[in-house]
Amino acid sequence: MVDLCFLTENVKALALQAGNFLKKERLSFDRSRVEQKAAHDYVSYVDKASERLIVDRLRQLLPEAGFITEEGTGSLEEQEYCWVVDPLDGTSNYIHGHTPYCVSIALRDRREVLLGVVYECGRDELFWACKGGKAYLNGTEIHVSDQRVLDQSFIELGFPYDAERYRAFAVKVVEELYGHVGGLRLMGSAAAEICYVAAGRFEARVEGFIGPWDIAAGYIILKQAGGMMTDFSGDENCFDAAEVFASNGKIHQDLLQVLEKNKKLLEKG
Ligand code: LIP
Repeated sequence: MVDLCFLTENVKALALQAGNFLKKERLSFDRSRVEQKAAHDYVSYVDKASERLIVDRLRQLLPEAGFITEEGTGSLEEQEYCWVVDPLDGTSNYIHGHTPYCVSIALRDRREVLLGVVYECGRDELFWACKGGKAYLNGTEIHVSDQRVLDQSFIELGFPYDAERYRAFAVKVVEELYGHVGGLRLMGSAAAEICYVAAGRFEARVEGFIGPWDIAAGYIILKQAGGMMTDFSGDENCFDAAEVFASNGKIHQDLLQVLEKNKKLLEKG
């Protein structure tokens, strides 16, 4: 059994180190060196350098663990433990000198996420949680909001790169929510935005077709802050799903009705 407190403290320090690297590189960022993985899905030399920095340190911390990383560094063998890493979540924001953008690092075993750390660089906010513990923002305990009324709720939406498969669902969800909730926001960093629900700033976040590296750390931070995460059918065993419906739990069923009703619009690739 691993020492989660020891690992969490070291991962916090690593997330800050990687985040400071991102901020320093941003000052002299060369947009000509940005590659396109798929239509409108970008990766920069900074994403890759951040991932190498993180993976090298995590290998020292827990040599027996495997890796699931956005840019493919490390290896996913069938080990008991696995790091789930997004070295720069919010890449498009970063490329355009916008925020939020963050480092997201989680550790899971074969059954569950054990710890999660998200460092959002724009506001210098470090979120963390580990199994059995509380959720924190810069050392202060955080909790989801008490809002129970969907019409008063502040909702984050994510629009994934796979526009062709997601567009019809996204447009329908906006059509049904716009004017019937407290506000809608599109910010471009799943990891950071799931933490904003954990901190009580928003009541929910909805996005499909994103990777486990976008979700894993935010998942445990949200759970330990009293929130919940399901797929668009309400299945809590959503961790490996490519559908993320994160909420404060109190408005979950009301908003789930909108998602479930329109899920048929998600074309299966
Ligand atoms: C991003 C997610 C965001 C999503 C973007 C992209 P990346 O991750 O955090 O929620 O809408 O399409 O997937 O690519 O910046 O690591």
